[in-house]
Amino acid sequence: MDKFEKAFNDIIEKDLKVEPRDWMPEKYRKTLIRQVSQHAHSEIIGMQPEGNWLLRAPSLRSKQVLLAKIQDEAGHGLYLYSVAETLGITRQEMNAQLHSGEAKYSSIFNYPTLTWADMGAVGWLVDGAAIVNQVSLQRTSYGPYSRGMVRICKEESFHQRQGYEIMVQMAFGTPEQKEMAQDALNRFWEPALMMFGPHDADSVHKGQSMAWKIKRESNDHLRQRFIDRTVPQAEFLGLTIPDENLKFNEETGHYDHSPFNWDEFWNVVNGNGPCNEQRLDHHKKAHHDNAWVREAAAAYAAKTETIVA
Ligand code: BYC
Repeated sequence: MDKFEKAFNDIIEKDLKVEPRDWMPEKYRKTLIRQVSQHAHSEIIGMQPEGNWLLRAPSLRSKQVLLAKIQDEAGHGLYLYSVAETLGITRQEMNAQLHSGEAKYSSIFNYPTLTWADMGAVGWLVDGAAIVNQVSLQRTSYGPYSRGMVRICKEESFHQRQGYEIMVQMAFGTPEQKEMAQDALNRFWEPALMMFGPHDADSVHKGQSMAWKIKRESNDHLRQRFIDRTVPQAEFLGLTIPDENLKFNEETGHYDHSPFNWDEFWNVVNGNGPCNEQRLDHHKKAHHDNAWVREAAAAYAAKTETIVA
């Protein structure tokens, strides 16, 4: 082991942060680029299912709040792309990887948002699951990612409350509204649990990512925390979690649940979910249609540089 590797191992062992200027193993850098770029893409693609409801939000207030939330997601994407850039990849390369299918984004965003109650379910369950994952990632070993997570989590907790407020309004509203809330929960429950990734036994990156403290807790561990936290919130709403085997286990102190449909998960991850094609096509089209903005910004920067020089 040379002195660089030793210095890196010391940082990990002592729970300090790895910074962009530090030497790091190539595989550590690549693993982070993979995870952080996928995280960034998720934030950006995740704006689409919600954007679908901006023009149909039922009041001016709900429209303003939803718009603010979606803008926050864009901001999260930008922080995360910047984090990935510190590891030596460009935005252009990341977008190319997204468009070619080499880079993934979270499976959850390949489901359609069919009713206004889905805006409640997305904020409550999707942002709720994201917070559980991201609070853990605040302690990740890469400094810029860890600091980005601190800020993102603050905003996500507002998003979770925004979603839960919609669920409260719907669940305590008319019988039709309550039915819509239940239907949204039925459709989003299992996909939200899949956000945590495959079972630990099938998580190929788990061993190395945990050893390097990129991930601090396993997929199953975080998923269980989310279930335990969310079931009482559903009970308060008077809604039923769509799992007949969901039951509190006095011995373990956790909720037991049915096995998940992993075929469905891999099907969506591999590009065959209900909206995969639509989401990517939309992103590609926006990227293409807005090329002139990038060109104008580059031309302006070149001109200003010439003037300064
Ligand atoms: N979807 O070995 P594993 C938001 C892939 S957005 C798709 O366990 P890892 C919001 C995984 O990439 C916040 N793919 O991997 C925005 C790997 O394939 P590759 C989203 C998945 O990385 C707008 C393979 O399966 N949060 O909050 O150790 C509106 C094996 O998995 C998924 C993040 O992005 C999935 N669900 O652990 C509202 C969190 N799960 O890459 C809300 C950051 C797994 O080898 N990411 N795969 O081809 C992570 O924490 C980790 O990457 C994961 C997976 C826990 C997701």
